[in-house]
Amino acid sequence: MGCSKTFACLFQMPSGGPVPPNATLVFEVEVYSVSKGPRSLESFRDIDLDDDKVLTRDEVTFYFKVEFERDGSKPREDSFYEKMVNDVFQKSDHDRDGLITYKEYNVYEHDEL
Ligand SMILES: [Ca+2]
Ligand SMILES: [Ca+2]
Repeated sequence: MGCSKTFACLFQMPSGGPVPPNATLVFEVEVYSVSKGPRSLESFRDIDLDDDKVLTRDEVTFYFKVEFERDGSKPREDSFYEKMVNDVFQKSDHDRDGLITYKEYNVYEHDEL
């Protein structure tokens, strides 16, 4: 499957198991070419609409909708976004409080359990 959405890519990086050394490079190139360069902190700020340093489900959902609609794709059902947002929170909301803090977002690839 294609990994063409910066935010989705960031959260879909494998969190376990061996990753070939060049996988990260390919990933970064792809992210760069798609997003024109925003790094994770910028992405986080893009998503964090009210700038309170945490991401709510609403903010993440909104971000996905904007990203997909910008692509000119057909409108998706809410359940489509809900599934994606659930996946994001499952992977990134480490303390399960329904919010993704910058720390949770940022430590994603370092915080191997
Ligand atoms: Ca926020
Ligand atoms: Ca949390």
